[in-house]
Amino acid sequence: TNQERTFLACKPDAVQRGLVGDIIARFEKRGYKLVGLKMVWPTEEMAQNHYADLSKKPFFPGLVKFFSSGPIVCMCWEGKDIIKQGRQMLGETQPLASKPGSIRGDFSIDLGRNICHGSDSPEAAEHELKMWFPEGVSDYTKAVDSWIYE
Ligand code: YYY
Ligand code: MG
Repeated sequence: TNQERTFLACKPDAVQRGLVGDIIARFEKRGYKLVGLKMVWPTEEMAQNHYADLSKKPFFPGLVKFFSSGPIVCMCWEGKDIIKQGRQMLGETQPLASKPGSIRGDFSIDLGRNICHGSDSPEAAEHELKMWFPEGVSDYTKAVDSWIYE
C-alpha cells in the first residue's frame, strides 16, 4: 500500500520560534504516524554530512553554520506516499514561492530560514534516517489506521 518512512526535521529557527508543535500537528492531523522523535544539536560535521550533496554550493558554509546553530527536532513519519506528501506539506524550498497552507508558506519568509527539512526521495530518506536514527525507530500499530486507510 505504498507505506513509506521519511525523515523530517524542524530546523533551529523552528525550535527558536516555537513552531515545533504546529509542524508536528499538521502531520498528526493528516493521519500520518510518528515513529521517531528526538531533539539533537547537530555539530558542524553532522550538518556537513546531512547536506553533503550541496557541499559545492556557495551557500553551503552559511547553511552548515545555521543548521548547527541550535537544536533541531528529528522526526521519522510513516504512511502512504509520505516522502512526496511530506515535501508538498513543507512547500517550496523558497518560502516566497510556497503556497499558503504549506508549512513554509505559512510560517517563513527567507530561503535560509525556511524552518523545516524533508527527504526528497526514497534514497535520501533511507540515508537520512540511517544518519539521524541509527538506533532505529518505533514499530507500532495505530488502532485508528482503519479509519484513515480504506
Ligand atoms: O530540500 P530543500 O530544503 O527544499 O532544499 P535544498 O535544495 O536541499 O537546500 C537545502 C537548504 O539550503 C534549503 O532548505 C535552504 C538552503 N538554501 C540556501 O540557503 N540557499 C539556496 N540558494 C538554496 C538552498
Ligand atoms: Mg534538500
